Amino acid sequence: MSFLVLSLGSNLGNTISIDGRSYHLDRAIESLLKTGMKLENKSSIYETEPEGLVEQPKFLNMVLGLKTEFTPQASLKLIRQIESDLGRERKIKNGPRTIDLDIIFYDQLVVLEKDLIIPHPRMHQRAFVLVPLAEILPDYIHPVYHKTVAQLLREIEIKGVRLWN
Ligand code: PH2
Ligand code: MG
Ligand code: MG
Repeated sequence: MSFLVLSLGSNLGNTISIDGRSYHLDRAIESLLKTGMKLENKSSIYETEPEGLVEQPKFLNMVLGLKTEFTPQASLKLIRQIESDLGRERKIKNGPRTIDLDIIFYDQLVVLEKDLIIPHPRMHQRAFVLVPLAEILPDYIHPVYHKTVAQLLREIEIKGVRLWN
């Protein structure tokens, strides 16, 4: 079994009466577990200010650690399927989305393929990834920078991230 770390984000869901964003996070976790992946670590949910394209709703973000038999490419295919099942539309780059599932780490593997880069190339700059990640895996080593998650978090400015649940 390999260890897969995923970042989850949602900032859409206004057609649902409860907070649609947390609904999407829950449905995504359910779908991941249905594939046979095993949940090892689950962070709290954080409400975060949008980074990049700022004129969009706030996000809910969280991070999961999962055990899986799927290869990195098979995992990517699977998370894309889950995103589209949950109504993800890719119209605007970095724009609002019902659900975004990003591969952050896969064991200590470094992958540089056209459609898949692991570790995620911007994770070390993003408080909305590092804050939840440091909650569950502070000592996990980044296989390119050879720093722990806790060290990476100390090197960025933490802003626009607060505990939601
Ligand atoms: N995802 C992005 C761009 N900006 N900002 C926050 N707060 N959370 C996200 O998940 C996020 C983002 C691209 O995937
Ligand atoms: Mg993303
Ligand atoms: Mg993505």
